Amino acid sequence: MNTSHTERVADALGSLHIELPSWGFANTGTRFGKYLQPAAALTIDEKFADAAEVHRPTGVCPTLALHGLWDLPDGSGDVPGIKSLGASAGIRPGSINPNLFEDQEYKFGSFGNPDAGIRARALRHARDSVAYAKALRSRDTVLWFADGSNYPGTANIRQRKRWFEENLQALHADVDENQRLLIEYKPFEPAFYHTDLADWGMALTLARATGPRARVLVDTGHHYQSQNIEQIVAWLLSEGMLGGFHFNDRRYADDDLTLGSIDPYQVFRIFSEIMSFEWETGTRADIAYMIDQSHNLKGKIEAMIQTVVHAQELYAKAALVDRRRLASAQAACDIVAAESALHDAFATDVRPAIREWRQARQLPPDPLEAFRESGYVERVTARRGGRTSTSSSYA
Ligand code: LRH
Ligand code: MN
Repeated sequence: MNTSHTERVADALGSLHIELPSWGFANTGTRFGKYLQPAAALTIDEKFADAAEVHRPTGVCPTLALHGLWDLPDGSGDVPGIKSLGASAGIRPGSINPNLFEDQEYKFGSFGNPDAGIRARALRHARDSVAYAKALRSRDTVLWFADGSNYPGTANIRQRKRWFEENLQALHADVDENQRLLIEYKPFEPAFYHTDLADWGMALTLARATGPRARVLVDTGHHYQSQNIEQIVAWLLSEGMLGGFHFNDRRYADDDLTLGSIDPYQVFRIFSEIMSFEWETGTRADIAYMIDQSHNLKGKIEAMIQTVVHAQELYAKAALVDRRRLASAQAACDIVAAESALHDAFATDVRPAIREWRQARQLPPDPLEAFRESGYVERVTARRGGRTSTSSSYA
């Protein structure tokens, strides 16, 4: 690999930070159950400790996303504890994810529920989450709504949209200048007829109606099979409304599999669209790169390290696309030349340059191998094994 390649890989990796999901370290499952792992994290202490085991060998995961009810069951009472946990683990608290889907009263929705009292309580939880973010110096509050219906005619879709606008605008009033609301869309599940926030257009429309500190979050698993995700990314960038990603991979629906395990070229195409935007505008896209996965079968920490390593490789490959060559081929409608600009970069083995980048930062050349050799899983299995988490919650 020639020097400019090695330098371009190093530049790219130097600016890529990936936020880990606390729930990715816990026992999660599907509606058909959970396969419990003795080493899984049950407490917030263990989630921070496990996140540190991903950040140590990779050096690029300094923050941990927190989920309202799962990580702050006592609300603001948990904030001081989380601050000191973060300090001792060397991992900063990251985005705050309110939980507007597990409480029984959300059966017919949260912000979209016909019951004004339930809408008010949902708004209360979201406002509390923005307050936790402020107290923890976290920039982003990520809003995902399970709201929707299962049968035609059972919901007034336009009325619910108005309630969403009202509640999001009320929430936005709490968000200060260095905070953001990231609005996440999803086409279906758990609702199977209509979902109130089903696609990027609805999220963009609501983000605009919400206020200047609202952006759209793209969860790669939240798309219909044949949707062109990188085109959605290009549009949101063009509108200045792309706030962040929840990365994962899928074969069918919102499978939450590890990034790049099914369609690595998909992630490469997304990264390439972002880098085209940055090259053309000479600006850095203000994007939060986050992971949102549930590791039902793989060891949770190993799966997380594998994900980060894959993301780095695909990001480095995208950094090798010759943007000038691509732009002139596009302008000349030289289809094969344009396509080859992507193929050549994607086909480049960036691993030697990445190993070099890691060694230059006293990081192990192979993070997964280093983690396996650390014996951490064996140690925590001995300490955590024998517990049975019977909680019915997702994580
Ligand atoms: C919904 C979602 C959302 C999280 C949850 C764990 O599918 O992507 O981002 O709150 O997963
Ligand atoms: Mn998500």
